[in-house]
Amino acid sequence: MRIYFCGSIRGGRQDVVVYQRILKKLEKYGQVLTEHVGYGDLSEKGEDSVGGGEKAIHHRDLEWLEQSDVIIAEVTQPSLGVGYELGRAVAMHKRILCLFRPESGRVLSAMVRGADDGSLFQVLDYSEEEVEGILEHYFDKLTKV
Ligand code: 6IA
Repeated sequence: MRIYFCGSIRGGRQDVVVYQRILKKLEKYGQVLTEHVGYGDLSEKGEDSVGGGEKAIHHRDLEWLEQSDVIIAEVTQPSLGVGYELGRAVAMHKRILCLFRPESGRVLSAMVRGADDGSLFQVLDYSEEEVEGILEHYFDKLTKV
């Protein structure tokens, strides 16, 4: 299974430890195409260490999105890039799980919460210590689809 993980980069790196925890769990379920989202040394500037600039990043990420079987997005830290990826993924009819931590004190965008259709696009509220259990439950159900 190919998994595309979305998390904030230029939107702010405050949740990088949560991303790393999610990525560690996701690796048990398949190939994670976007491991760099969890890199501790990736700054908010999101500098391009692979070369080719932002066009290359956009092009490569859309290719990975197209190839992915499931998209997992941590949406607590608002990120334009993550919102864009979600919109593109919806247009591709991909299976999407958005994870949001209400304990952050934030309120999730209505455009993300409202996209939940109870099937292909799901939004789940969670607290950090629950994340492994939530992913286990999600992937268990997925492999039975
Ligand atoms: O607007 P943001 O920067 O917060 O958007 C974050 C989202 O866009 C993530 O889910 C990524 O998949 C994608 N994204 C944004 N910047 C990059 C990027 N920069 N590389 C890959 N994906 C990105 C350079 C990183 C470096 C390791 C080459």
